[in-house]
Amino acid sequence: MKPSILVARAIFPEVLKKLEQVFDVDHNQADEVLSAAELQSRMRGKLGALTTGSERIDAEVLAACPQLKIVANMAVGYNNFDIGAMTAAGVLATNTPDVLTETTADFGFTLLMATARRVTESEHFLRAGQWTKWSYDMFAGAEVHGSTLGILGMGRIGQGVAKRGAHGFGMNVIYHNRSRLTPELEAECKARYVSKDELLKTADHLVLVLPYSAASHHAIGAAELALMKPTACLVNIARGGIVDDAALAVALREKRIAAAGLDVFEGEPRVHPDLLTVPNVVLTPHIASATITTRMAMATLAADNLIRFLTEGKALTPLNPQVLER
Ligand code: 8YV
Repeated sequence: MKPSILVARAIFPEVLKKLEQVFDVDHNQADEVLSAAELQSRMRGKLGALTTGSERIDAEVLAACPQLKIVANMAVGYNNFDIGAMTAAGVLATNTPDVLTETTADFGFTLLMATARRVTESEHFLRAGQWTKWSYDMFAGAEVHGSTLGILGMGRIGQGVAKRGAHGFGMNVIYHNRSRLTPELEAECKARYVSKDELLKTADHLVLVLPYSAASHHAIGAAELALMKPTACLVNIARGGIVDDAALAVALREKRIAAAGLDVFEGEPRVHPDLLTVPNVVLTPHIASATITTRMAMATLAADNLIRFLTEGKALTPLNPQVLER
């Protein structure tokens, strides 16, 4: 008998087929978002699960699913996992690092440029039939090349954004991170380490690329926004909850910063209603890793983690490798 697994959300049919060669798969190709209760009941009795950021794996879910051995997240971020509870329950957690780094950094730049150059706002104006003449300051935005790019969170994706800014756009790159990069990596990224305050005060474009945790909750709130330049643009490709969205909407409306580009939101897919009514914000529905090639690589890596672990006891990208040693 094949081991049974749950694939919690719809995935590429090719990846599902690959899993079905090895496992008895309970899938969700209808792509219903499962409630916590539905997730528990569908995962009960299964040895493994493939999840996305939408499924929360915590002590309660784990207690209801004692057979569970592995949960493979199709995401690099894993704030939907209680890693401590998973480790205590002997459940391996895996994520999908590296395969999405460059694509997500590309999108960081997409959003930075769309925000600086007011792409969404000007397109709405055009579509509404309001474009009747040229004028010297129509949708004049912020300079990108040669400006100061600030990066909060200098992991792999942050470094990708830094390289694009430094090498592609001649930007002066500064960053803040829990730990400083090695001199070699700083040279590769042409990035200078600064305090968080200096980052906030100096950046013309501030890109957030840090993981979400209790420590980074509202890392950008009213006080931090007040330190930023009134001409600055803020870009969040990290996680909702890192920015206080209500405070950001106020700062945007009152032009305390120039503009923002947001791919992630507190409590998404809900979006703070005030963000929907301010003009100087570019909003996208959590699509930074969304290219077919990258999503396929993420799904394949998550599937390969399940296959390797449940057939050979090994994993490609474990988050709590101590479970493998038991
Ligand atoms: C995913 C992401 O699309 O990898 C991450 O951490 O945020 C995105 O690439 C999303 O989390 C769905 O799992």
